Amino acid sequence: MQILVLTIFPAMFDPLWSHGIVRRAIEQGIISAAAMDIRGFAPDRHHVTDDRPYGGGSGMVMKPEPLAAAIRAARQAAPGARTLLLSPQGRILTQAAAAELAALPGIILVCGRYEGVDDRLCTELIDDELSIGDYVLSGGEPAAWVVIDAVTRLIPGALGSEASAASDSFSDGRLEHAHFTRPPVFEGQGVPAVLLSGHHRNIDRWRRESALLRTLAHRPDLFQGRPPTEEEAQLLRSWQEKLAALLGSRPQ
Ligand code: 9D3
Repeated sequence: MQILVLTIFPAMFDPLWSHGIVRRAIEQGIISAAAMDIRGFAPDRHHVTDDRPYGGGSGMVMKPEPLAAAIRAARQAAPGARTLLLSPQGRILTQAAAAELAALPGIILVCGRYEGVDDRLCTELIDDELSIGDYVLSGGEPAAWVVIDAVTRLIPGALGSEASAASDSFSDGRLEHAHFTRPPVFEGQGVPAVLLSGHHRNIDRWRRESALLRTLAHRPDLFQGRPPTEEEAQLLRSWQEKLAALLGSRPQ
């Protein structure tokens, strides 16, 4: 997959290209990735990329001409790529959306700054708008980091042999089970005995139970996307009985 980022702060992507999964994917040729400076496409002597909003008001708007020239250059360099604008108005990135992007031959990520991008640019040259959630960022760059990380790890080969994206949290609609490593006692807290037993069927069962409990406690909304399995329903009923017994034994 070819990844091109259009930004007025290309150096913000250097640490992304040079660490972790993204770095390894670049080294292995699984992705190619580069940040292009929008300012380089501004025709005037001072490479201005923003201007005052028509109708007045505070803040600045990204001028359409430099962005249009940058997008056209990126499309030439990445044929078949989808052009995505990172913007608070976009549809929110989910694991399913990341998986769709990971199947494309390329993505061009356009990072907005200031109050936003001239709307005519969006209708003309943007295929899709993407947000990473309902909170305010100062620009599209941190959102582009998130998209690149989530997408890269879904490309076959990027994670290496030891792990598979398919077994990750969210792809099966549950949070992951709790994890433990040495020492066996940390600040007075032990480790669930089953994990030290070497009994792999019991360990797998404990992990599914731990995943269910964590999902119920922290992300009950995930049950909307995937209703309980028969095994989960059994566990939930056994907890229901334990809770009823606890509540039934309360002093009046
Ligand atoms: C102070 C200006 N805002 C009014 C509340 C509007 C606004 C303009 C530009 C808010 C944020 C931004 C910059 N944000 C992004 O470019 C952005 C973003 C985000 O803020 N949240 C989640 N996902 C994304 S993707 C791009």
